[in-house]
Amino acid sequence: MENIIDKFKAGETRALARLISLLENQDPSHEDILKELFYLTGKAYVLGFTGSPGAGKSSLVDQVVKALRAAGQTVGIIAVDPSSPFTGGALLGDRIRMQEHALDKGVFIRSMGTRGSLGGLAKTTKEVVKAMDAFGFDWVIIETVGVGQAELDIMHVADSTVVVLTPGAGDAIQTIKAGIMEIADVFAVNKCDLPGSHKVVAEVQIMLDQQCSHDGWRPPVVPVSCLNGQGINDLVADIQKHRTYLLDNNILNSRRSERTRAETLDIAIHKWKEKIFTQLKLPGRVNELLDKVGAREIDPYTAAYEILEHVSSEEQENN
Ligand SMILES: Nc1nc2c(ncn2[C@@H]2O[C@H](COP(=O)(O)OP(=O)(O)O)[C@@H](O)[C@H]2O)c(=O)[nH]1
Ligand SMILES: [Mg+2]
Repeated sequence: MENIIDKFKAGETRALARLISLLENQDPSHEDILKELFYLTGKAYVLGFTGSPGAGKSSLVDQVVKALRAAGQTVGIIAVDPSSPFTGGALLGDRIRMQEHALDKGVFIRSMGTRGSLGGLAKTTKEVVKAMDAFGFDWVIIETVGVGQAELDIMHVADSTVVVLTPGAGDAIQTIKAGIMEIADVFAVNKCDLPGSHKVVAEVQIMLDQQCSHDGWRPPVVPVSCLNGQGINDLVADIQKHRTYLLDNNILNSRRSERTRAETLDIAIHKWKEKIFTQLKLPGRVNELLDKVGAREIDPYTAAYEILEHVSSEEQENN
């Protein structure tokens, strides 16, 4: 373990890859790794891209990464697509598209989505973001298919979120349904080389007129094309503007510390549950109390408080 952390700190990409696998597999070392990483995190800017399958998220990420690399920035990319196992077409396409970056030391790409539940995926994605952040990338980019709550959860880890739309019929309407509207900091209307993109831009602007702005920021709507490069620089500029906005208004730091607080509470609650379930598997006080409630000898509240007390005193004895 120490060996791999040392190599990680020395900037070895292979150690980063190993470490991510350990996190993904919920290896027993997982907690110690995250403890070590914590003090190295908090420097990367996390950028999310979400939208329907085929909207051009991967193509757009590719373009944005090119622009960031040209500005000397390093980038870690996480592609989350639970519907695409490694052999799947979409991911294979992504890999080919990203091959150019694969030879670049300033870019690291990780695909996820083959294991675990969606809820688990959101948790793992957050941990992989931490690993990339700690490794020292200036930017961490997450690409997810924006269809459900789990993907929205994943996006809560992003500092800025780009929602990718296309001239395709009814795209914008679908987006409101999925609740993506609230998480968009920038709208990219991709494939503006195709007819119909003006209409989508106008539609989104009307929706934004009707909606109260979140935190005083009105998301810009940028027509882009990965085919001819139109609007890519504008998109990158708008992302930078949002970042500056968050910094200038102290929103970035307060959001991040709020997130860390929430995570800590989650861990504490999870640990409590774990302790109770461990006791439940053993014959003893917890099972006795449950039996008594079952027999209606004591009430559930009294039993529950006694269970909490028992579990915490059990803990003290072990220490
Ligand atoms: N005409 C046109 N096609 C595009 C553009 N961007 C992406 N595509 C195509 O749209 C398809 C889906 O792109 P992809 O990036 O894989 O979408 P994702 O599923 O959202 O990641 C591919 O065939 C791309 O070549 C664009 O700006 N214009
Ligand atoms: Mg993709």
